[in-house]
Amino acid sequence: MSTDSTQDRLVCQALRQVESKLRELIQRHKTICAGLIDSENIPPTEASDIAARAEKCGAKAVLIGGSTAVDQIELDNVVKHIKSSVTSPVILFPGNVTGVSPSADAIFFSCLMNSDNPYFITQAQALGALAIRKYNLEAIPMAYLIIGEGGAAGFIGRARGIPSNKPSLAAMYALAAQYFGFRFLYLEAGSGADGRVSVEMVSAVRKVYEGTLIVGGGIKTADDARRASSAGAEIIVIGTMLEENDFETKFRDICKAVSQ
Ligand code: 1GP
Repeated sequence: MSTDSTQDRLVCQALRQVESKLRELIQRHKTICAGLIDSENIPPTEASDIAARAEKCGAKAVLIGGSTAVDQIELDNVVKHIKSSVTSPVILFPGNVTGVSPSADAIFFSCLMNSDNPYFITQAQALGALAIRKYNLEAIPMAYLIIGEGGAAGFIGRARGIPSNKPSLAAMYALAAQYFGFRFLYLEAGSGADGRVSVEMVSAVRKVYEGTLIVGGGIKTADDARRASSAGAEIIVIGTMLEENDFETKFRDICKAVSQ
């Protein structure tokens, strides 16, 4: 890493540049869409092409991660390729210590609050923290809650998923996240989930949580996204859809539906 880029990153961390950028975009558009790329499923060249097309459709950020992503060399390659093809912030969304790459703009420093395994609540974070500091990555503190089964994220993270029909339980965790000082909270139904986080749950969480609210998992239509946005979601994450060859029309509709 050159001295210049090290300096840039130090400034980035101090000013919380990516976090500020996300807040500014949310203030302007009310809700924004982020595209999620699974570094394990998508090779670097294809990933950069998908990210560029998603950005053209209206995505305002690119998240890179995956619950089972373990190849850090591959991850760094994907991040570098995507960085060269988009101007939006490129943010790591790690499922483990292997989700850290020096080339990203920031990392969602996540605590899987409803895991039964302390490894996913604080231990992986303690191990990963050293690399984050070494790379001067901007760390954005985020509470991560698995709703329902939560797909691979729920299984790997040993989550005790919050029952989808119990919004009050999600609100309870959200309030705890608020008191812990997490500036972001992600309600996760799981990648490719059949269902989604319910409108009732998003609303219940919104009532008690004052930080930036992210919702993802199983969102497939503009209506799904519009409902989540109306209930208070500020960032909608779309992953699986971007792996379809001709995702643009559907994805553009979703971005338009939530953005003001
Ligand atoms: C998964 O919430 C994200 O972590 C995105 O979910 O792949 O279902 O869009 P999808």
